[in-house]
Amino acid sequence: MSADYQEKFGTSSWRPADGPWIEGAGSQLRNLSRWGAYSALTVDPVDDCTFWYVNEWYPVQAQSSWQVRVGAFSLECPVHVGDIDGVSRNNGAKWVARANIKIHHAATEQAVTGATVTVNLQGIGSRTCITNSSGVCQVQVTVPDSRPQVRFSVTNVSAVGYTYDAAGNHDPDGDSNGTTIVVVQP
Ligand SMILES: [Ca+2]
Repeated sequence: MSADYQEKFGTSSWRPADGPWIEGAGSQLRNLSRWGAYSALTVDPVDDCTFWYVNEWYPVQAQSSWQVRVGAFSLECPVHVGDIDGVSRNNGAKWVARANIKIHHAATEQAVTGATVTVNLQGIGSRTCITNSSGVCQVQVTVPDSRPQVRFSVTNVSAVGYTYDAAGNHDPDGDSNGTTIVVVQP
């Protein structure tokens, strides 16, 4: 479910708890027998947790010019860190430490786009980054050569409709525990 898709179809991030999604303001005056034939509820294969819904509706009284509304709602689907990789390079009397962080849907291991990742850099402070279409974002810091390493720890992942399940964090190549990675001065 991309933002482009939502905008293209004029949808919104509606949830059942928000109340009615949209209230029709008219009815079908002509006697047609297939009302509801253009309706569907489908689970999004990207996260296996978002439901897409489409149905007919009338904004005004009319003979048969019904319109279509498309929308989605999700059930607070869990997401987690699917990989962290560390990168370092020299920069004069300083060096650059970077963590590439990938966020996945727990159910499908597919990329989460637009998630805000909060990362604590031990002894330095907190930074945030937002995941791209591959589900990856980067946090980078330049430190003096007197600092031998930088420890990056993911402290939160935030995305609309999703919850952060830190217990599911993992790293397929084993250079982190899925939550913390130590990048060493090159
Ligand atoms: Ca890794």
